[in-house]
Amino acid sequence: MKKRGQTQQFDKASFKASVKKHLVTTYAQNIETASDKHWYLAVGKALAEISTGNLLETEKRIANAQTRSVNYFSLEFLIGRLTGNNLISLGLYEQISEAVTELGFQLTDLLEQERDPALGNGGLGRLAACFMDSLAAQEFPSVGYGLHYQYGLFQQSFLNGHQIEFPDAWREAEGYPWEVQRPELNQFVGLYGDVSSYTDDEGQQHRRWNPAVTLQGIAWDLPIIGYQNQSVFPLRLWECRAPVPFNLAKFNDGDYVGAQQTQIAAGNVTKILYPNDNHDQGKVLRLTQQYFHCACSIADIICRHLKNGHEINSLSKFEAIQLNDTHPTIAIPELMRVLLDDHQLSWDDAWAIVSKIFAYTNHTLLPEALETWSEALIGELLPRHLEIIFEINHRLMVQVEAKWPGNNEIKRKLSIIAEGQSRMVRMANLCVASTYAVNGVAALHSELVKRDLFPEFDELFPGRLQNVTNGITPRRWLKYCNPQLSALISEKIGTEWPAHLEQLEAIAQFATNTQFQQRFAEIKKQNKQRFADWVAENLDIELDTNAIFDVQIKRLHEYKRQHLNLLHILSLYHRLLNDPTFDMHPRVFIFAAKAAPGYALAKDIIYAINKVADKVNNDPRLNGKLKVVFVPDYRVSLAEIIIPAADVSEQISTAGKEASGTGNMKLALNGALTIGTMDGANVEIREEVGDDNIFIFGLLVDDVEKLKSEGYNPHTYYEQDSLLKASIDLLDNNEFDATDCAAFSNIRHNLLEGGDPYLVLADFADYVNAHNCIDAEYRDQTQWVKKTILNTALVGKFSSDRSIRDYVNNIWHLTALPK
Ligand code: 26Y
Repeated sequence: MKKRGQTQQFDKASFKASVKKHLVTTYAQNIETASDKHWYLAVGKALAEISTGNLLETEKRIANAQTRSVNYFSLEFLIGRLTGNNLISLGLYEQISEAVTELGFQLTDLLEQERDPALGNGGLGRLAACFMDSLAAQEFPSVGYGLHYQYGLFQQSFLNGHQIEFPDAWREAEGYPWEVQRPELNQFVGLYGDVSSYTDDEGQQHRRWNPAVTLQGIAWDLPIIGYQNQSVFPLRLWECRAPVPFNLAKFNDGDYVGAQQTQIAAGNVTKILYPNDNHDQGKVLRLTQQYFHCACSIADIICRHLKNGHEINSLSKFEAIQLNDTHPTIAIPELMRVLLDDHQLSWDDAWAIVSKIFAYTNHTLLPEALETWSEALIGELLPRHLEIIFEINHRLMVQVEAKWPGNNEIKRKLSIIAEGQSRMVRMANLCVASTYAVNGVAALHSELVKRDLFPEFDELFPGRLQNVTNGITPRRWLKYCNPQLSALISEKIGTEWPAHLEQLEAIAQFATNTQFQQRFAEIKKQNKQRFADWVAENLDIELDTNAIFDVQIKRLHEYKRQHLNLLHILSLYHRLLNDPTFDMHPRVFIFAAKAAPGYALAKDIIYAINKVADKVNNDPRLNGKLKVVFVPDYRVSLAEIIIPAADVSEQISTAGKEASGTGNMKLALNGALTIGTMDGANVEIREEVGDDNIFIFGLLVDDVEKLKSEGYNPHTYYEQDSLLKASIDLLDNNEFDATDCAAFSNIRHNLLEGGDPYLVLADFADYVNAHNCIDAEYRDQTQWVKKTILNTALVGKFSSDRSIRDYVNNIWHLTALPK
């Protein structure tokens, strides 16, 4: 019997046999002629066999432990490639590498064959993935619930500088080797129809929903493998299908299209991930996705609970549900419906359960990202749920009346239903009213949630509004993506740090040690070379690794201000060409970002950066001092190459707009110095690394508000700052774009006539100033390397293991599985 808590036992010969067996029997390939792709698939399948066994074993242990589990509900899980990371979690990286070599391949080559499962947009989806990793690493009973999208986030490429989008068939033709179907867990889900009343044998009145449409939820599990502990938890993704494959009567009548209509409609529900990030569009299919996700997941939780021999009344004792933003909010009325209508509980008994199960994480203050659904739409799609939402709201309004008698203004503000031309259901209000904990994702953000978003709710429900600062998994974001730095750290402080990131602090004592500095700097150089090689091979741009690698990688959004970065680049271009006394250390500006397909200004910014890149990369007058690289198709596997290569991390959102950020944490952990505003988690990063080891600039949240209330006028800055004026004017003189596309003038127009909603011009001078400091400080390599070491050493707080412990202690109240 293998002892738990150790790494997986491994028999190389039988592993190799298993790989070969899968190559032939699962993928129908000849051993002699199979491609790298098929060898990767076969290796993945052979490994997945190990983890599926452990998954079933862990399920049993949870049932036996009679303990509470958390169910993480999210429409997005941006997990990234699993194979390499899972090898680390299994503790088998070296052994498998050896086995693969004996089969005649390089493990790293095979790992490159894996397509990223891009089942998320950005920060929120990636956070969900880090949280699953940390739950498993610490053996907290947990299930991730999401959707099995046929197509993930679109693939991006550039055509003459413009973003174009292609469908992302992440499972390819062969399917994804790590996923396994669980047919016994499949569920049925209703939609549309009407609601009727009936009286039961005991004379009790009940409501009953009679859906007009039924969908089937197919359960797929992906294994979340605990870091070297042999526990495996499921990421359960639901695929939508019609309960019957086609309509045989119609088919026999020759109506071949009609025979498949229901099936096509069902397939559309989980066809594609919506590519919007922080922007709500209110599409019916999106609400259908949300409900389908929640109905399947709630049903699964209840099945498990009853199967484990528990009463329905004890549900909240054994289950917690975390809502990743408001996207799965419809789970709240769905659980009420199931308890009231299927289990015939009274409202008070049902509410007593529901209000102790759900907790909600808010990820944004941006008004355009706060979801609302038209009452009419919910009434049509989910008539019973609308009744329940009305009842929840009625009871909320009674509480509000008791606290603020006669105050209709507060009632209007807190009501779940927004009055207006067409009445809307506010999902965030429904969440705050129905959950026992609401959290923001960084200290500053959580304060703003209380102060600006929900001040009255904070008074009505004291203590409900909390903070849990985000984190990132150190396994993927240091150990896996930066093996050389990891080896150096382990050599100095031992090998326990990936599970105890606060131990990195012990590295600080070497920050001034010349020999350590040299090794640290050498590793950064090699990581820069690795990325430069990738760029040379894929983008045909030559990079000098002596230059400062200055990195901004994140979704493209006005509030994140990639255009502020662009203006700074234009200012350098201007100075290099016009000021003979100007000197700068060579810089490579690296961007990677996808824009939502319907977000015109974001696409204009991508285009403008691409055009500036074309020009500066080929302008001999710049002596190679300025390079700009826009890496297409940003995704987790690219982040894994870019982040270890970064010298400078751009975190430059308008203060108050970025809830937390998590890229900021990954970059600092890998020894990049942050240039950032006092926004989101930057504030806490500064607290940890110290003011000397970060470049903070720009307006504070209060300054932003003050400036806006006084009447912000971007023209004043434009007229008074000659460098700013010169940089902005470069946007408008066809310097970079011969095709006369409107992108440049649109950006300029947005900044000047459009009122510059994100205060780019107001922060420009201070931003340039901070960059000048970076330029000066980089030239003193001893000091610079010391700072980068201190960044790595001092950001242990941002391990997602710590975030998960905060949730466990303050919100979920779980205990880890016994060893
Ligand atoms: C309404 C719908 C269209 C929608 C879809 C995706 C709304 C929002 C989103 C995604 C939001 C998101 O990714 N937010 C980010 O969450 C991160 C994790 O908490 C934060 O670090 C980051 O600051 C925040 O922008």
